[in-house]
Amino acid sequence: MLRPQSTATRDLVSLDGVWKFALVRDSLETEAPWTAALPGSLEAPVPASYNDIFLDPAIHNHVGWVCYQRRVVVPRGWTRDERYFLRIEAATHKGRVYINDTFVTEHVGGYTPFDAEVTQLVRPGEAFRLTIAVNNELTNTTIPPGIIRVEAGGQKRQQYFHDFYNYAGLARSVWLYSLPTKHVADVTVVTDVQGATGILRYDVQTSELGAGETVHVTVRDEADAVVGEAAGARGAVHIDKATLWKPGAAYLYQLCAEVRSAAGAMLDTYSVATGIRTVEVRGTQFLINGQPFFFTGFGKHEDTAIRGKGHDPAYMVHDFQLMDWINANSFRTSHYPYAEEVMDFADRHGIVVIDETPAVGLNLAVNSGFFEGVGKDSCTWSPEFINDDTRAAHAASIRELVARDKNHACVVLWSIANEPSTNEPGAREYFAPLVALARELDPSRPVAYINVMFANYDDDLVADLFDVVCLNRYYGWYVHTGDLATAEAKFEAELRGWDRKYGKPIIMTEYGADTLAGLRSFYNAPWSEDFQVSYYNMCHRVHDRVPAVVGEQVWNFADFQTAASHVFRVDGNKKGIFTRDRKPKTIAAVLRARWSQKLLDQ
Ligand code: GCB
Repeated sequence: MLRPQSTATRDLVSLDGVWKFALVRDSLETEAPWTAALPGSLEAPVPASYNDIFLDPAIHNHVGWVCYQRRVVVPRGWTRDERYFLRIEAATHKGRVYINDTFVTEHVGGYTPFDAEVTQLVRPGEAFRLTIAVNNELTNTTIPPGIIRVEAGGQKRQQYFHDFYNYAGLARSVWLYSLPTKHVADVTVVTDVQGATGILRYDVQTSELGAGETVHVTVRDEADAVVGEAAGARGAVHIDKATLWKPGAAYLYQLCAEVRSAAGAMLDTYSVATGIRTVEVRGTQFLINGQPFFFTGFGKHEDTAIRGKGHDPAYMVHDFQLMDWINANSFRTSHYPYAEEVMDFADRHGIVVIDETPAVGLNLAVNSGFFEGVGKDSCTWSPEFINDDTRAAHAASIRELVARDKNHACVVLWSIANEPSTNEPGAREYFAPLVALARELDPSRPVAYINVMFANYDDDLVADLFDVVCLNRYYGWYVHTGDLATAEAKFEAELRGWDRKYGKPIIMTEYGADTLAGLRSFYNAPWSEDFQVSYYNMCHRVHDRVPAVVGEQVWNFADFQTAASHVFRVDGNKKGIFTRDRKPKTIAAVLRARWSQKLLDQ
């Protein structure tokens, strides 16, 4: 799944902007809104989630299909011996594409991109009507899962088992692009280091090539000087005295794959930014380039006011500025793959990423307490809830994530699920094939899942299948609330238990306390900024006493929106170190000082 690129052989047209927009109130098939101009006068921005754009609760709370529509003109200069595609970077959670009256393709999975080939349906210089239908429904066989209830009035209501708002729509860019008939279809680069030599092992997939047509690979450094070349679709390029990609000190080579005609003419060219680095788990250490690495930073969300999960380059750059200011070296893409611009930015700026699938909420145990008693008496891993079809969707989400992000130097660890119910019978049977799949798709990176507090080292059924122990823990917040002395003892005992039993690196992927910006307390009252500081100081004392802890990613980077119907959330989750509009709480300066020391220690 190569991201579309503008190159000497490929054109790229952005379709971002303001599109016509309409709810589908009944059935997409019977209403067939793509066959004409959408009814009504609503318009919606792309990229953005649509939910908070409009004031009408019927749109905000809509469950089902919506349609986006616009007119697109195919550039006049495009020739008939090219192929044309639409790239939809995200349609959350299901998208259907129509060109004029014709259905082209459907894609399930709200956070990974897909293509619609339109070559036979459009002509250079002519306009077409593009309609993208987007569905936000979550069921027991989608990733993430949910349940749809039909209320007395016939209205659908969506329930889901994750703690962030179910924003939907076209939250990322849409492109029209051209591809030469003979083209580079995929590139995989895996890097290695031997002494001072960097090795780029590459595999270029192409469309079917004719006699004498070949693949050629050129590697350029950041000064654009050619530092290596190779012929053939598969091989290795050795770079003497390579500059490594390091956390905090990014360096990217461009690996350019070309398809050449028998006469040597360039038929297609595509470049992949490549950071040379190694990743390894050894004992309780997480090594990057052979050096022990300590993760500092955040679990994040794609979440801002009004645009919801819509990608916004201003927020992106600002968020990375805040991470730089606070001395964070990493983040997790909790709880779904983020926009590709974010991954590119992390590559360019040396920020380390734990890359997560959208498999969040596979847990009826958590949900029986929090989410209106759903599933109190049922089992997570069962034909009625998370079943074989869910696992097939989960497998597809792993495939699509690895296909999209495999070449990013910033990605050092795959997280294939957040807080699944791994102490319930059936968990191991569910996860073993998914771990095997992740390893087969990418043997070069370690694989993790993010463990929930209910599944501890005594009764978790899957931890041995994975390379790293990633823990979300809320001692002092959800348990032993406000009692930091008891919390400290219990937290330390648990970490030591994991260390004893598994002897693997432990990354704290979540810990935090809801904090209302501006609320102060002499008595360390939960929800106050003072309590948040004491809470984190407590956790950090524990981390510092357990050498197997090799990372701390606090929950969360910023306050974020959640489902409206929970009594324990007031306008969202308030565990941010920054407010939703990115103002620091008191804790920010404390983390900044701690992580500055951690950077010096590495
Ligand atoms: C968790 C979840 C995260 C929630 C967080 C919380 O364990 O992984 O999605 O937002 O707890 O604040 O409750």
